[in-house]
Amino acid sequence: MRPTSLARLLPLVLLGAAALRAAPLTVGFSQVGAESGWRTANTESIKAEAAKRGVKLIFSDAQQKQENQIKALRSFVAQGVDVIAFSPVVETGWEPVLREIKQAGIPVVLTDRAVEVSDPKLYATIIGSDFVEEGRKAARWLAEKTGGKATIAELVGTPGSAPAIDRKKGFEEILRGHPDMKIVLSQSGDFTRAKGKEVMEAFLKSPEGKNITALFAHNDDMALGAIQAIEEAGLKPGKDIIIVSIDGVHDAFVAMTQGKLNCTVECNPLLGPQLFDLIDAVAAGKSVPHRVVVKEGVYDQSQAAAALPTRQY
Ligand code: GZL
Repeated sequence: MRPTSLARLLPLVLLGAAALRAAPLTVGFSQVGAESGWRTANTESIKAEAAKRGVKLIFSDAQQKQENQIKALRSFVAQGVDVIAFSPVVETGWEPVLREIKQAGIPVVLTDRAVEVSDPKLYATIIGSDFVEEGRKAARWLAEKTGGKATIAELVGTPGSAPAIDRKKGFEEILRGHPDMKIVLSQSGDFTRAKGKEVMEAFLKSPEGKNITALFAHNDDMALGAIQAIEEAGLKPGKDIIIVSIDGVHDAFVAMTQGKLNCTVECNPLLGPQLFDLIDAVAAGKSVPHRVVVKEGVYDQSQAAAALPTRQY
């Protein structure tokens, strides 16, 4: 081909490549549900970041049902999205659909909760918290607060979910070093305020109920429900029963300023910016760490009032 025509073609080729590169990503996102303040903040962070980056986000709320998530993931494949991201409501049962997605050549980014699969290559990366450490932090704080002596009721998160399994694991690991701290009641409140209240009411009516000196709730929403039940039983939450929970949502900070909640272990839901950095990298075929753990603190009543005005969720 004559040199001049090649030179004339080059700008078109570059333009085409630039246009291709600039084409907005289409991302399918399957969210667990809208069960808690944490989840609401997590969804807002993801949607806001997608909008900021001009990503076409196909968002699906599974109402805490795995079958809804699997349906959504399959629909993302059918729509030919560039990347699939999701927070798996429970750890198991994902292998078949993840193999279908791999077959379709679509990369998967997990966020928040983990999956249990035989082949870790079925997803590119996961960004979220270290739930085992969150459980350890809650138990360490409670041991410190009670001098290592507590009769504990436990409100467990969604059965089979990574946060419920791992927070319990971390909490019980620390309790093994404190023989006078015992869990005497344990039941799932499914991470919701309503169920947390209902289960705490039953705890308080049970034979062991009158011995409870502390409550460990796997999230703030269940703790806030339990606080209502404790008050309706004529007891003082935060005094008659010391309460430690996890998430660090706004209403937990308010409850701490009211002396009704004693401690919340932070679990950061504002994953949007880091999540889309990973999605962009994966879409561009770049290598990413297989796990990204977010940094988090512990807040008790002494810090609540000062921290409340600047809390972002
Ligand atoms: C934790 C997240 C949990 C929160 C709950 O990363 O999966 O689910 O702790 C939410 O509030 O329902």
